[in-house]
Parts: sequence; structure tokens; C-alpha cells
Amino acid sequence: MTRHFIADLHLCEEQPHLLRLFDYYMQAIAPEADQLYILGDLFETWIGDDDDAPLARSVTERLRAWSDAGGQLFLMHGNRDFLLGDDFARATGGTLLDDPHRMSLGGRPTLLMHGDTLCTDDTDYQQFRRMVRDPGWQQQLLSQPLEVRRQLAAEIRGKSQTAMAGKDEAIMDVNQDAVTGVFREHGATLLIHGHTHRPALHPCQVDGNSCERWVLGDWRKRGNVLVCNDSGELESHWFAPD
Ligand code: LP5
Ligand code: MN
Repeated sequence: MTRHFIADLHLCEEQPHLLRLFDYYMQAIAPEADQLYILGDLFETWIGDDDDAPLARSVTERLRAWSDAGGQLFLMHGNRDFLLGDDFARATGGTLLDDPHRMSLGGRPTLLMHGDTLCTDDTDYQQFRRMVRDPGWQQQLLSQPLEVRRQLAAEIRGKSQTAMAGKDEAIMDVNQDAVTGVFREHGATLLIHGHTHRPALHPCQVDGNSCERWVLGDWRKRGNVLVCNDSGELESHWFAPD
């Protein structure tokens, strides 16, 4: 069984090269995988499954084609596309996962996360997150017309960019105690997440156990996929169309 883990594609109409990169991945690389895990921020923003923009439709079709060919697709929310819902998952043939999601990889107890909840030093973001993950808040916004939601999403993006410009880089990375905490709480020794856009392998020790934290890379000129082979060995690959 070959598994692929990707995150932070940030697909949007304004960056057509990212959609081409995604196309290339789905056609040339993803067919080798039996399972594909998208660990959040597939989209730059997601304003609801009823979005009628062409991008939403074309990404859905590509994922659906891959699922229909026999692949098992798993989706997790990111901080940009936390409004992805059951309708989107159903249309792609995929399954929405909770964050964190527990699984076993090569016999190792493993946690999959988007990664934003580990950034506990970013208290302004965590407060914002509590607001937008509240089901009541989401319900109220989803009942607004698409155009209102589009404008609000752009407004929040602007405010977030201004806020980030004033934040220390270290604050926007994971907090080591939060990382240790999730390893301990779930008895895991392997953690795979995205969000920080700081791709790396971080070995660490938790209560005398050797643990590994793999951070997935965001997609820009090149895409990044973490491949887990039959034996549970992990390897990070960067790719771009020729
Ligand atoms: O994603 P990234 O790396 O750029 O930044 C994140 C944090 N920012 C966010 C906000 C997203 O970028 C924007 C999400 C838009 C999605 C819209 C969905 C549709 C909603 C409405 C339509 C139905 O997640 C950033 C972190 C950074 O990661 C690193 O971890 O620092 O956090 C912030 O910048 C948040 C700010 O600190 C505080 C929030 C400011 C916005 C307040 C807007 C209030 C509007 C309320 C309207 C009801
Ligand atoms: Mn993110």
C-alpha cells in the first residue's frame, strides 16, 4: 500500500500555475498511490460547498476521477478551507477526517494534523480560530449570499496579512510543548502536518520514545508530496512538470 500526504496547495483562480501543478500531480504522480491524504489548505479560501466558481468544479472533477479509478481519498480542513463540507467530500468521493486523525503507518502510531492548532504562541490566531470554528458562526455565514461571503473572505485575508506582518516568525511556528503534548496524549511516535510552510523532518524524544515530526511543504513553483511505501518508510519528494 502506497500512501501520499500533501497539504497547503492553496489553489485559487489567481494562480493558474498551481492548478496546472495540481493537474500534473493528479495525472502523473498520484496514480501510484492507493491512498491520498490532503491535510488542509487545498484551497486558498473556501466559502462553502455551494460555491459556483469554475475552480471549485474543476478541482472536484479531478479528485473524483482519481477516486473513481480506485484511489481512497481523505480530506482534512485547513485554516483557509475549514468550510469544506460533506457535499464537497461526497462529490470528490473522499472522506473528511477530524483533526487530529490517528492511524498506523508501518506499525507506528501516527497522527495527522493540519498543524495550526500546534501554533499555540499565536494567541490572536487561536482566538480567531475559535470564532470561525464555532458551528453557530459558520451557519450564520453560510446563509449569506455567495457574493457577501466572497467579500468577507477577502476582508479577513487582508486583516490576517496585516496581522502577520507584525508577528515574530517564531510565534507563527509550532510550539514544542504543544507538539510534545499531542505525541503524549495520543501515544503517537509519528506526526505529519502542514500549515507552517517550513518543510522538514524533526526528530524528537518524548518520554524516552524516539518520535518524528514531518512537516509538509506548501506548493509554489514545485509541489511537495510525502510518500509512505509498503514498509511504512517515508520520503519527501518535490516535483514540477517538465
Ligand atoms: O494562512 P496563513 O498562513 O496566511 O495565515 C494563518 C493565519 N490566518 C488565517 C486567516 C486566513 O488566512 C484567512 C481565512 C479566510 C478564509 C475565509 C473563509 C470564509 C469565511 C467567510 C465566508 C463564509 O488563518 C494567521 C496566522 C498564520 O496562519 C500563522 O499560523 O498568524 O492568523 C492571523 O493572521 C489571524 C489574526 O491574528 C487575527 C484575525 C484577524 C481577522 C479578523 C477578521 C474579523 C472578521 C469578522 C467577521 C465576522
Ligand atoms: Mn494552513
